[in-house]
Amino acid sequence: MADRSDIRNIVILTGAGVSAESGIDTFRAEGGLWEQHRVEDVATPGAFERDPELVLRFYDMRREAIQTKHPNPAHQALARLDREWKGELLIVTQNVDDLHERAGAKRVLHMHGTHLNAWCTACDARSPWRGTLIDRPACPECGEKALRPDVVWFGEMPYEMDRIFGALREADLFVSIGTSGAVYPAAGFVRNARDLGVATLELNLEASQGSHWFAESRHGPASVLVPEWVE
Ligand code: BV8
Repeated sequence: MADRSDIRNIVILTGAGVSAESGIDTFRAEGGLWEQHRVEDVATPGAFERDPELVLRFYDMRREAIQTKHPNPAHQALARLDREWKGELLIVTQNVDDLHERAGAKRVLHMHGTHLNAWCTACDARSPWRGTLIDRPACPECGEKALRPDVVWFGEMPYEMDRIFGALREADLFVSIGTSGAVYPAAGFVRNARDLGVATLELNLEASQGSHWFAESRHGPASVLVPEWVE
């Protein structure tokens, strides 16, 4: 990063765009459709209630796709920054893939959960997601066949919001990478940052819905912009 001197604490928000070049579809690509369903209509408690098979099939498919993908230079550059950065650094990701971790990043917070865990709707336990949920595996804790993906659906509260706002309050720089700024509360973090006097930077393929809130917005692929910014 150009002038590191006045930056001690960094909060980085990532979205589907940081994993796009690893081959993981973003939500807005092809209008965010899956089997002709809008993602917003599948990733909801109501959809799970109405048609659990549809939702479990969707997530089994997403998990299978993620397992065949690998981190790209953007994930690797962020992992390097995480290893080398002496100040506070938090990568808040909206993504349910684990490519940040597989690139070596440690200080990662999955505000929308991850594809690695299942959540038992009978006993509330989280457990490693094994096999396909469509086959209704039994919860390892209570034995009930009541597992859902441990991801945050629309209308559900994202994870660790207090920790995120705490990090923003201490931050000197907020960087948003590969997100459309379409979904809240993540899309509002740039405004929280500005109100707190935190410097803001957006790295995205194109202008996002929140670009105008950023002090600086650079456009291009994350695999180019992120290593450039980290250097
Ligand atoms: C909540 C997990 C409250 C599941 C996801 C009206 C106004 C404001 C808010 C709302 C509203 N109506 C409803 C709401 C709330 C709602 C919301 O914001 N809805 C939107 C649609 C308006 N939000 C919620 O429901 C959230 N919860 O508000 O809770 C509450 C309060 C009390 C008690 C209980 C609850 C929860 C939202 C979480 C939903 N889960 N994911 C899963 O993954 O399956 S959302 C999902 O979409 C992602 O996680 C991400 O957060 C979101 C947006 O996706 P992006 O990551 O930005 O991806 P996208 O495709 O959109 O964009 C990709 C970007 O990358 C693009 O800009 C593209 O240009 C760029 N790009 C592409 N390629 C590259 C690239 N950039 C760089 N390099 C490249 N190569």
